[in-house]
Amino acid sequence: MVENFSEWFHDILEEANITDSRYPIKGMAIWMPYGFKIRKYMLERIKELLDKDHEEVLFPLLVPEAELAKEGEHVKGFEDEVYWVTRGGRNDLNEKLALRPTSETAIYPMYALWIRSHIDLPIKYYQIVNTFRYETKHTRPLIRVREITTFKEAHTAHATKEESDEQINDFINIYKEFLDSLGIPYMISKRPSWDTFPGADYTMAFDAIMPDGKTLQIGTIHNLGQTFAKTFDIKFEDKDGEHKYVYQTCAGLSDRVVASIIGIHGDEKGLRLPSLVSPNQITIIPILFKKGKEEVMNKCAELKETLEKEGLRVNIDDRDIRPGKKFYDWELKGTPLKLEIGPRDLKNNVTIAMRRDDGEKVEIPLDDDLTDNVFKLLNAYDEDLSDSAWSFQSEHVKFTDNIDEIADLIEDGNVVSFNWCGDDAVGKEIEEKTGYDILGIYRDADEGSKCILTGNDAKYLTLIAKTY
Ligand code: A5A
Ligand code: MG
Repeated sequence: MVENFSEWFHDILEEANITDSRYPIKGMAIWMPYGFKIRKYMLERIKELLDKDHEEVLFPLLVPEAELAKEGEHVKGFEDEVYWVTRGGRNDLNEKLALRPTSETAIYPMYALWIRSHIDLPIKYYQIVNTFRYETKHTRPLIRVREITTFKEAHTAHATKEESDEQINDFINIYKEFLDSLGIPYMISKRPSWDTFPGADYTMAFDAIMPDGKTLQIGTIHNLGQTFAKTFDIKFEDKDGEHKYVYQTCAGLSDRVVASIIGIHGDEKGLRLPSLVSPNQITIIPILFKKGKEEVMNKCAELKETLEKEGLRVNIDDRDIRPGKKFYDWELKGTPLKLEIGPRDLKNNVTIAMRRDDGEKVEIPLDDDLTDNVFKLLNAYDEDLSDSAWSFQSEHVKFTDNIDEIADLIEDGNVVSFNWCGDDAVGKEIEEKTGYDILGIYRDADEGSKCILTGNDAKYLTLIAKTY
């Protein structure tokens, strides 16, 4: 799987009924029923986390050209990727309309209308929408698409810089909690200046290592400073009666969340879904013989009802096919726990539970402790899934002091950490010399450490990788 990750990924999307990429527009795909459910539970979770302290809104898809073009640096970053609507029916439009590649230029003109006084602040809105980017790099389902179908973008405005920095921390904590609940490991770094979001002061990014060693940027959090406030004239009257520009932040996640769930947890048998997003958390498989069919089916139905009462998502696979084929299918689809019941189990009043991750079988009595035992197994499964993903990550971040070692380490499937003096020109030279991308600053360098290229005092421990 590691060797053929790309192929494995494409195949599993089709076999597990996640997406269909045969839609006749490159970079745009259909969410199929099974994938749509994963998507739905994933979205419910991020909404639950954001809703604690943010409000959901919905802006129009189209952005007038004049607004999109206003913020010079921002438009420079996106102009090669914008789709345009130029006609309405038979008429040419007076003004071209952009399909939002992201929504700063849709939202901020409205912020300028809504924000009048310090009592209007902070504003913390988010929306979950589709965005469009005419990507020129090789497109890949869920990973690099031209229509992002689950763009979760949050946009905040604050009275002070301190508050905007705090907001960055809040977003970091929300994204951590979100990814933790999916068992997805991450490396958080501050992007170098040349990879900062167009128009932002600085960008914090979450990256995960895919099984082939390439990193995937799962989410980004940007401190926009006052750049957009000045461009869109977003001002408020402060307590002292002075008119000031707001400080802004924004943060975004995309379909890549689902890509990382699939890619990071999957194995050669198929998906291994975290129970939070698995369409079925438990699949009951009846083992039927000619005799005693009805009793077994009744017990399965009873079991389903008991577990559903506890809020679990349960299905019974009663298809008229060999049990072996059913096991194979639900392994492919990544159901966390399978419960098997046959005539013999019925007699012994037990069910045989099988975890998707390790395939281990345990007998659980069908008694009062049943739901407790099931929850214990599910929790252990989720924890182990997460632990093994985090171990994979820590085993695949390798430090070096020797610039000539970077390529070998990366080609062996690792992300490399190294010391950097922090000078932009030096950073770019390191990228050029090695042919890889600096992800960003991971943390301050240890006392006395030296820059890998210049030998000068190092400021930062930095990550470099092959990226998606
Ligand atoms: N407004 C801010 C939040 C923004 O647009 N940031 S961003 O450009 O970095 O995009 C947010 C996230 O969307 C990225 O971190 C990346 O994970 C994801 N993303 C960007 N382009 C994508 C694409 N073409 N396909 C899938 N995901 C993409
Ligand atoms: Mg891009």
